[in-house]
Amino acid sequence: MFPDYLAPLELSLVGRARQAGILAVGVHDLRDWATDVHRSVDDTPYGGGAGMVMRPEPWGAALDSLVGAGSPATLVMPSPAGTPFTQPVAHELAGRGHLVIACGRYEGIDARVMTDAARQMPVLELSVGDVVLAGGEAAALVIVEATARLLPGVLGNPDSLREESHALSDPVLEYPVYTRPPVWRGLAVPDELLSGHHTRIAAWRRAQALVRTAARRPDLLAALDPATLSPADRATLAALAAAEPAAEVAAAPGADAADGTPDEPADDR
Ligand code: JEW
Repeated sequence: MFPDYLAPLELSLVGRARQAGILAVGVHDLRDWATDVHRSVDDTPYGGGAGMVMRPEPWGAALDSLVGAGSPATLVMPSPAGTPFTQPVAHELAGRGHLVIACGRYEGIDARVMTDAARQMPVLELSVGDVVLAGGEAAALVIVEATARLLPGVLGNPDSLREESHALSDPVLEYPVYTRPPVWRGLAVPDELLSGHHTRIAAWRRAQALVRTAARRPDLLAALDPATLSPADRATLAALAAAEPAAEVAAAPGADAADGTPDEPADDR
C-alpha cells in the first residue's frame, strides 16, 4: 500500500547492486489489483475486534500475476508472528532465485492468502524482531538489505563476509572502533589501539567484545560453548563477574524487567 516507503531500495548497497545488474527489484502497489470502484484492500475482521484486515482477493490477484509460470518464487511475509529473521535465514534467502515480499498493513493479511500461496510455493513468515511496527515495509527493507549483501559481487570487500561467518561460530558482539583524532572532546582513544602491537590490540578487542556481550547480550554469553573460550577469555569474564557494570555498557531501558520482558512500547500504530 506504500510503494514510496521502499524508495531507499534505489540507494546505497541495494541500489548499486541493482545498477550493476546483480539484483532486480520490483516494487508494486497492491491497489493495482483492487477491483472495486474505491480500490479497497481492507475490511472489518470476522469475530470482531479493533482495526481492519487486508482482504484476500487483491492479494491473490497480485501474487498470481507476480508469481507466473517460470522462475520458482518464495513468498516472504514480514509478520510480527513470524519466525525470527536471522543471519542464517538471510543466507538461505540469498540462495533462492526469486523472492516475493508481501508487505501487510492494518492488523495483517487474511490468513487464507498464506494458506493458498503455500499450495504453490514455499512461504516464510518472518519477524525482524520483538518490536511493534506499523506494517511490513520497514521489515522488508531489513530483509532485502541483509540478503542482498550476501549475493556474489555485491560487497566490494569480501573481508566483511569472512568476519561475519566468524561471528556465527563465535557469537559475541563487535568491539568498539575508533579513528582520528587521538583525543576528541577530552576523550582519548584507548592506548592499546595506538600501541602498534598487533597481539595487544587483538587481546584488547577480544576483551572489549566479551565485556559488551556480558553487559548487553547475556543470552549470547550463556549460549557460548565454553570450549571456545581461551584462558584469557575466562580471565576477562571472571574479572567482570567481580566488578560493577560500567555506565557505557548499561543495558537498554526495559531490559531489566523482573520477568525479563521488556516494557510494553506505546501502541502508536
Ligand atoms: C510486521 C507486517 C503488518 C513486525 C515485526 N508489529 C506489529 C503488529 C501489526 C499489526 C497487528 C499486530 C501487530 C503491524 N503490522 C506488521 C508488522 C509485519 C505487519 C501490520 C512486523 N516484523 N514484522 N517485528
